[in-house]
Amino acid sequence: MKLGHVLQKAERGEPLSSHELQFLLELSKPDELNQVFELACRLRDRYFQNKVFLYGFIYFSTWCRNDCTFCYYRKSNMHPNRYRKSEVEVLEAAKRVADSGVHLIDLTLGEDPFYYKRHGFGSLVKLVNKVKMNTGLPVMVSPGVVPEQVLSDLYIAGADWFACYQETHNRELFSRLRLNQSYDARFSSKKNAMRSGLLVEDGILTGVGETLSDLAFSLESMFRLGAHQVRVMSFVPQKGTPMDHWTTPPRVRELLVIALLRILMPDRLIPASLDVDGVEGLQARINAGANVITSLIPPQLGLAGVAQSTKDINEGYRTVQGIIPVLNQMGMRAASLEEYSCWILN
Ligand code: SAM
Ligand code: MD0
Ligand code: SF4
Repeated sequence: MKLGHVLQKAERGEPLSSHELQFLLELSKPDELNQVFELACRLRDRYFQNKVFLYGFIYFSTWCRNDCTFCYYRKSNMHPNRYRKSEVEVLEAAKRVADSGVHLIDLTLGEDPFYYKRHGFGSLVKLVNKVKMNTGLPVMVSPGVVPEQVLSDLYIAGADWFACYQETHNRELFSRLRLNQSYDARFSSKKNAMRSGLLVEDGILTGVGETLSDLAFSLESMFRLGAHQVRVMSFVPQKGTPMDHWTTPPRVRELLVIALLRILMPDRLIPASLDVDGVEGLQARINAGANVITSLIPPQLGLAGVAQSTKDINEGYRTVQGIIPVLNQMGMRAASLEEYSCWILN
């Protein structure tokens, strides 16, 4: 297979086969990788010019009933100092991050029994509605798997997005990562969300034991799902978890997947998450074809990240102020709220 041929095909907008995707995933020579990254950026710029969208992140409950092997907040882990922020605290954090200039607020939680059982989902729906009303910004909810009716209630309450990452589209690997969880229930929740009117984000992890053919299959699965936003994050090993002793994968893998997501889905939103390598990792991810910066966290409110629970947060680096100089230095700029709202409406 010739790299030039495959890239030309992609540039013309022709779909790539799984063999071609795998061929691209195998690349390792710097000049070949650069050709892929450059194509990804050209395709991104064709649809988004130099505009980048900014997402505020509020992980408001770190309690969880699940035991995902990769996650610091799995229920069996005794290390985390867990918290569940009150409504007042969530609204305060939302206001702060909204005032800082983000385009969206991502309300994320573990599958916290407080929201999942005792009080039903009513309090989650109400919270989403209050955040929406108070900030006037688009809202994403990342609650894990919830019943179809709840997705519809969230939409009516003002949610715009439902984020739920499959992590891998290999069922057997899924069962080793998300212990005792249903692959089908997780995947269907995204289809249900779309039916309810929500925009959907899917995503995968690298460095969790996947093969290149698993990655190619994930790329195709996310394409077929028609997800509006698609992400990849490198696995970061967490203290006190079964995967504590794994090593974090070389970043080139995440960057290559970002580029291939872009090549396959040029008009979709693709995050550069600050949660993996902080602000230091931003430039490489944008240069691989990302067009959204996620995990902007209001400092000093005791809010955590996920893959990096504390990195750069209290220092105030994971903020709009912290990333604007990096963007501008690259010739990119933060979009206006109007530009983001237009994208959502289309
Ligand atoms: N609890 C909800 C769920 O699992 O869908 C939402 C929050 S969950 C913490 C968000 C995502 O963070 C996971 O789907 C996973 O992709 C990512 N994540 C968790 N632990 C990670 C780790 N150690 N390294 C990289 N990403 C991680
Ligand atoms: C992020 N840490 O944006 C967050 C999180 C959940 N929707 C997003 C993984 O990177
Ligand atoms: Fe819970 Fe989400 Fe972590 Fe899994 S990834 S243990 S569902 S918080």
